Amino acid sequence: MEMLQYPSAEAEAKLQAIVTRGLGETEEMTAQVGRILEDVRTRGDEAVLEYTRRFDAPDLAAHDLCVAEAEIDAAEKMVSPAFMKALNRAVEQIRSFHQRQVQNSWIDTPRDGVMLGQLVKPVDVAGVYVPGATGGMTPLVSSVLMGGIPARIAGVKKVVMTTPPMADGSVNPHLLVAARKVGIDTVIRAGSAWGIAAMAWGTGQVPRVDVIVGPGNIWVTLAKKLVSGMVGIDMIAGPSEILVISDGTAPAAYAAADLLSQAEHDTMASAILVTKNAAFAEEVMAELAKQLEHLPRKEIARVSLRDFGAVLVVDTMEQAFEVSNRLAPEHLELLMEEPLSWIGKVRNAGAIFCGTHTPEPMGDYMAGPNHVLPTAGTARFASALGVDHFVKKSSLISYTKEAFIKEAEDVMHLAGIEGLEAHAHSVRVRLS
Ligand code: HSO
Ligand code: ZN
Repeated sequence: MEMLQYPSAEAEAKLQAIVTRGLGETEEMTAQVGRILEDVRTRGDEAVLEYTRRFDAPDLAAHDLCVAEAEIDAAEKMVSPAFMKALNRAVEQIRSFHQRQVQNSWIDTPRDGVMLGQLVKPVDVAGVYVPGATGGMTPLVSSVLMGGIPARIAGVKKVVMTTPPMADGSVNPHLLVAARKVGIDTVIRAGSAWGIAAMAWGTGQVPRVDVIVGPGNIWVTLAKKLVSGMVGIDMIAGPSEILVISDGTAPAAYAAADLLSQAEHDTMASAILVTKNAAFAEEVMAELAKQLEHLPRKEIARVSLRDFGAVLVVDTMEQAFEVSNRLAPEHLELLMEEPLSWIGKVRNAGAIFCGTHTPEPMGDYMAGPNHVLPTAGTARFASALGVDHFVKKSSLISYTKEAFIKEAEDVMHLAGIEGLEAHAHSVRVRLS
């Protein structure tokens, strides 16, 4: 982890490395994902099973692609009361937050004889991808909630979840219990690109979905990118990011812990501290080195901090927010005494965590807002996963004869300028 003055050429080089790090994909990876998608499209379940057996669960039986209700019953007996307590609290709070996002249909009569409106309707089938305990990933129980809850609130009829099984073919019981709790209808044992492909195309056992959401590794993300357009996707989510702006009033141990909380996700995650206080910056550097040693995932966090981490020392708070707005971080922490008085300076951020007692993981698991957030600078234009991702809006238009006549000539004129005679005629024919 480097400590750098901002602005400086070194800081600029570091920011450049972060901004341009992308997903870490190669052309060959994209081509490989393309082949998998095509294979699943043509061979369906057979292909999904083959990949699942080859990469995840060697002995998976053909009829076991869908998790049976009995397996979820068994999972419920395996999880602890402490897990159930935490799960119930998280579900309740995430539900209540997302409930406020619901948009109602509306109808208006803006001018005489004209009725206009917007009908908000859920998609028929949604697919939630959830990373499992495979390939360096961890079973993201919280992502079951972040995908499943807004889908159900939107009114989606059928919600499918895909997740890679463990080597013995089972799915982590916590994932299964969470899935039942939020009302997932079908859990499919298929991960990676073939899990996405199965939902995008539909196979014998996997329903074709209208929208696919949820975080995943690079293979999942590349697959989502390739199927996007044919099916809706939430976003192209890259490795996790955190940017902490601190005035040095909170303990350095807090700042270091928060940076590490995202660095441990991925070797390509990015964790940055920005502060005016050089002595505090030094303290955080020391804390990072110390705390890192105690982490089970220290090898991942170490690489992330080395390649995409930085402690930036600025001269003014204006510069601190300039860096933040340039990066448009997924998570912005205002580790400051009076965070709310600085909110107006934030233009681009997926989620903003305010104050000493709001570490980022509160948002990952419990607070209520969604933890699937725009990364890689896309917070400039994109927003958190939410109820909106599971609905679409149909415009509603109706004219009376009198209102139609009033506007007919103008429509014919515009159609004429576009050279579209049939358009003009469909109006003219009603005037005679
Ligand atoms: N911080 C991750 C989400 C997550 N963290 C899930 C823990 N579990 C991306 O926002
Ligand atoms: Zn996290």
